[in-house]
Amino acid sequence: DAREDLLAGLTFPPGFVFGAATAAYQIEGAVTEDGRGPSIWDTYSHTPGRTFQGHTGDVAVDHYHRYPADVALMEELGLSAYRFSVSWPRVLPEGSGRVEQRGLDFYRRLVDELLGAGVDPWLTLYHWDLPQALQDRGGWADRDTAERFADYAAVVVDALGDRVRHWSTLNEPMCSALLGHMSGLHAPGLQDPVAASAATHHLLLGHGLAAGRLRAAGVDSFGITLNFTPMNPASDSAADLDAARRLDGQQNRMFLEPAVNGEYPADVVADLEAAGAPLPIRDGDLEVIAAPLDWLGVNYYFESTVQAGPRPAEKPTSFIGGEDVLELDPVGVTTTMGWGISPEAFTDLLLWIGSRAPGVPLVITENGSAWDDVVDAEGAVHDPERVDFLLRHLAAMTTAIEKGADVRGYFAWSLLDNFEWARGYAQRFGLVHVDYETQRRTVKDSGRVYAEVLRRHREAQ
Ligand code: GBH
Repeated sequence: DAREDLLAGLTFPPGFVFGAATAAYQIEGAVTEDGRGPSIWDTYSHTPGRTFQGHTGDVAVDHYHRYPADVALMEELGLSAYRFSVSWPRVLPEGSGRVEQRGLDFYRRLVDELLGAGVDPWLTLYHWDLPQALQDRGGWADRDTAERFADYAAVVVDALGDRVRHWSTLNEPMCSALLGHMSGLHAPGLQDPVAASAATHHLLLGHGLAAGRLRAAGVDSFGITLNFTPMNPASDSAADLDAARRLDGQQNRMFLEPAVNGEYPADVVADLEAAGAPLPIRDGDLEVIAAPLDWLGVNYYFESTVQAGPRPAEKPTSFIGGEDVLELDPVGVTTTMGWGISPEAFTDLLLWIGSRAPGVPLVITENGSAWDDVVDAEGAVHDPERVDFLLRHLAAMTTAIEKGADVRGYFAWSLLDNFEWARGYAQRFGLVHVDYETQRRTVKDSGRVYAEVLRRHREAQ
């Protein structure tokens, strides 16, 4: 059948890394345990009207207590790696200063469990959960937060540098900066172009400053994770082409170019100045931001088609000066997030990134899809759409590799169903189903298929 044909056609380079990814606030729960301080996502999710039906990460999937069983699941699936994030407010409840050893101890136990199971830890320092205490002092819009982030990186690498080899600074700074400060769809929920522009620069500066601290501690597998949305113009009219250029600039090039080449794209810099939201760059910042990367993390979900034209007021733009740009609804099958499905665009994207970042190995740090799970009478979870999405995107990635893209690994988003930010628990991305009443985990068909891909890859080595 088609599934077997797709499976049989997949081959990967020797040593290719296969894993799954999660993020602290989306899975841990235990938000007041062991001295953890509040983060901006605690504040945001507890603010009425911000998340789907008021959902919060208070309990999430209780990974804080269930991590041994979750690691056992990874072993069962045959993952060679696991990408997770550390919660900054667990380690530094006030954001800076006093270190909470009980928070660090949790990650020591988690990492030891992973190593014992033969699963290689890939640690991300920041997946959106800024300590609220730092937000109260201005958050990412304030330059000081970049310095505090570097100090936090130094604390974590001091505690875990002996047992974690792969380190990443930020997950998707575009989301922190623009969804957090421009459209307000993520914490801290601001709609302020000046703050969004400042946050963009300070996140990247924090990345560069943290790089220095990690290198000084001997880290030799270092990267950053960026999210990419290919932006296609709806027509070849000058207005649509310009709309696509602007969104591609702020979404994709704005983070890639400084991280790999030490330059902001000149057209975006001009757009931000025209919008009255210039970047607060100081001398030397770009050299700091361009710290050499051992790999670039790529998160890919969908492509977008954009058109010039006024946006409806109820759809706030994430893009500075983007009030006159429309993102069109995707055509064809969409996931429960309302996202289109385009594996072909994934192939093209990887080749495009390769051309912009020559010599930098790529790691797919997230790719996945949300669907409504159907649990059958025997308790099995059949998710044919996710199986199809997974296999087609793996195939698209191998096509890019055949055409010359230097891709070294793939992490499925996500290991487990979890707290999908503003969309709460209504959106399921896991390879493993979670019953939110009982916290029972059930490997979905997609998890079994992924395990089979990994088994064949191991055998072929
Ligand atoms: C990732 O975000 C997150 O890292 C992860 O935590 C999350 O659970 C997962 O994906 C699933 O959502 O250009 O205005 O159209 C991906 C978030 C969503 C970021 C779409 C870019 C496009 C914004 N991406 N978004 S826009």
